Amino acid sequence: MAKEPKKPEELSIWQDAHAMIRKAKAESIETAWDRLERQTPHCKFCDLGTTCRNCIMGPCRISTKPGAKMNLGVCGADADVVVARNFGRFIAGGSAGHSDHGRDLIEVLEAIVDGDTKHYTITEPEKLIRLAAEVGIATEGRELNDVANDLVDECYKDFGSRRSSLAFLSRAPEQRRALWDRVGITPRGVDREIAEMMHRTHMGCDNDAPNTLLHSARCALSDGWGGSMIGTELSDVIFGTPTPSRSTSNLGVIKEDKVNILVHGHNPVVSEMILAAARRPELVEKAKAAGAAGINVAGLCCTGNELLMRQGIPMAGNHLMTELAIVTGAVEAVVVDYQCIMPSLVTAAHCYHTRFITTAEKAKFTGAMHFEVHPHNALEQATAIVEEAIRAYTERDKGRVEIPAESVEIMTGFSNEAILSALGGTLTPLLDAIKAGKIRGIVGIVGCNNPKIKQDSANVGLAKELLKRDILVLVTGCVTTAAGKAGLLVPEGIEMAGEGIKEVCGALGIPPVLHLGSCVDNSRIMHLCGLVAKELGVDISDLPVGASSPEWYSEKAAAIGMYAVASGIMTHLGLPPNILGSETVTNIALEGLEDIVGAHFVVEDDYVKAAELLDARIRMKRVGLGLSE
Ligand code: SF4
Ligand code: MSK
Repeated sequence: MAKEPKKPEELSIWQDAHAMIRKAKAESIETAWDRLERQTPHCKFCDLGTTCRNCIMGPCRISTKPGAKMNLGVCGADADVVVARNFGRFIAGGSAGHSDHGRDLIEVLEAIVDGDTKHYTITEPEKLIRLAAEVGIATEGRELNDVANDLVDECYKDFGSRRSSLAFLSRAPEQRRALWDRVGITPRGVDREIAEMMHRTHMGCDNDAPNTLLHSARCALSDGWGGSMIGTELSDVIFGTPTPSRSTSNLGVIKEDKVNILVHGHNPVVSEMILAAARRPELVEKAKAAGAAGINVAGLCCTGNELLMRQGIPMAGNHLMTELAIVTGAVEAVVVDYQCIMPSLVTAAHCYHTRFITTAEKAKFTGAMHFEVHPHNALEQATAIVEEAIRAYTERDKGRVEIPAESVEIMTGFSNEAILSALGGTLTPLLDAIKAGKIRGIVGIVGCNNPKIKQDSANVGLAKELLKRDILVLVTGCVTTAAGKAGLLVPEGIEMAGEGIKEVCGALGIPPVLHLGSCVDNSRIMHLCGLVAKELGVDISDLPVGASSPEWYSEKAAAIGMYAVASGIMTHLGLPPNILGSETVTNIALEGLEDIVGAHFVVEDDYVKAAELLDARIRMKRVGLGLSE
């Protein structure tokens, strides 16, 4: 008998999602949940990570059953080698995504320095000078442009092959850097580590699973302390360092009477310009002439996070809300840069008047409108895009519009600079609260949605479980909207926390869950851990901290998890990566890494049990530091 399709209430915890899943069904529009159903059950070999397509003597499927005939690939690779190679390439894909994003920011800064753009400027000269000094560039008495030019060079060097370690590794405590050296995983250059991973996993190269895994750690470190960190820091220099501000979230941020433009992807370079164009008085007038009350720019996924952090724009939704946002029938344009943009959005947009607009040469979608944005033409292209959205508004079918919720308040903008400033300019109050056990520990909950898990049930559930235990929560990426919709990103959210967090966050007037930004901004968390560890004179692995990605799906999330573990932070995943076909690889990930880098992965789909595991880890680390549990 055919299985009954799941009800909307079983797919997501949100009422706005339920309403739009129903509307999508009524209008015959497919969603990720429909396609997952058709893809299930997945290929067992792929699930276990034991398929290999690395050469055309194959493809090979390695069976792990005892006595199986297909226990080796044609070349003789066993399950350990194949799983480690696949995982290594997975991590390389994620590291490449974040880091290429970082490189795009260097190119924009270079265009500013060379006078090749009048649309972007250095918004934060003080931060630029601080960063330059940090990586050893002379700043005293020099022109800002000259210093910026040198910073561009230093950042490009981090992508190359001439260095023995990345510039921002100085942010990690000495003990951690010594460990990386000892183990042989100090990242030397972002592109180098990614390219070397591709080399190692070619047929007949690195055929020792533990060795391949070590390089995947090095590759991920080049992302977290390199590519992503550069992306974050240069975004702050160009667009401003985030400071706390209020905004709103959920599909209710889409306005029935306005031209709605949703920005989606990861990089703020395009979306900042869309916002700038949408605020131009002549375009607002055009929108009014078309019958709208104005222009509303709202965010999806991490581009949304970037603009939310710096400009306070509202957040329409996270990963699994992207199709559903279009289903409201009130979206004139979805403007995308790259990463995490489901190709299905083109089809969904075509079911309405919605323009699906791509802007990056490296991320084109068949069936989309393409307005290529470069530093020299950014504002002109953004203006043309906004004009296209205004045209679309005149084609909107008002009879198909349904905006299913009232938006909820959120607070955002907690860069490390903002956190320090909230603490009065020093980490001491935070450390005192940790020592006194008012804040027992800190966990970063990051990452995505995955239709295999009821949307945001684990993202929100875990956050609430940790808060009850007086564990402060930091969020980035798609967990942000989840936490926001659950009321955790406002100071009033302390009511859901334990007494200690209530007291500390209440006194500071901050939410119990702090939003630190987009996926690349996990580098802010690495930096913060480095600062705290240095202040206490210990390694990051000694701190009462943890990381979690309860609903992850992407290569990038795996890279983040890997650099967190390699930096000494135990990391929980709600779903396992495709490694279970190798006992060796699985054991290293879940246990062996502890002996090598002082941290390991845990996989647990029950968020209460995950909270218990993170809590136990924090308790152990507190005792290690001589603190009460
Ligand atoms: Fe098969 Fe080996 Fe080629 Fe992979 S590299 S496809 S296991 S022969
Ligand atoms: S957008 S990587 S779904 S967090 Fe950064 Fe969200 Fe995960 Fe993409």
